Amino acid sequence: MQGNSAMVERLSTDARAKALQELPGWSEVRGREAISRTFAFKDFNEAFGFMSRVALVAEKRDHHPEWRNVYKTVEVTLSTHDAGGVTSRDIDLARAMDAIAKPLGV
Ligand code: H2B
Repeated sequence: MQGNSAMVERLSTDARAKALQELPGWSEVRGREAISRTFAFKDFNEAFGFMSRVALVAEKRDHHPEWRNVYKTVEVTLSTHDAGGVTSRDIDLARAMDAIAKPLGV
């Protein structure tokens, strides 16, 4: 665990499930305390535009996604490494990603 002044606590299984109910498209990663969503955009330009915008948010918050881009899809996994699980920081970043994707029709 790393020293982080903004340390937040891991969500319980129940709290995680509850938070996911308000995040359509996001689901639990099997075998790991993390959540994921695959975004499918119109083309590479929109996928990479999305990633660029999210990157700025992530850097500003000092909270970064694990992700993989293949052409127009972006597979995202969120977990708070410092806490060893999912925290409110992941839930907040998931919401921010959804808000950035939405005007792109996703
Ligand atoms: N991102 C994520 N997803 N989890 C973390 O625990 C984390 C991070 N920690 N970004 C931050 C950076 C930490 O390493 C720095 C030192 O604040």
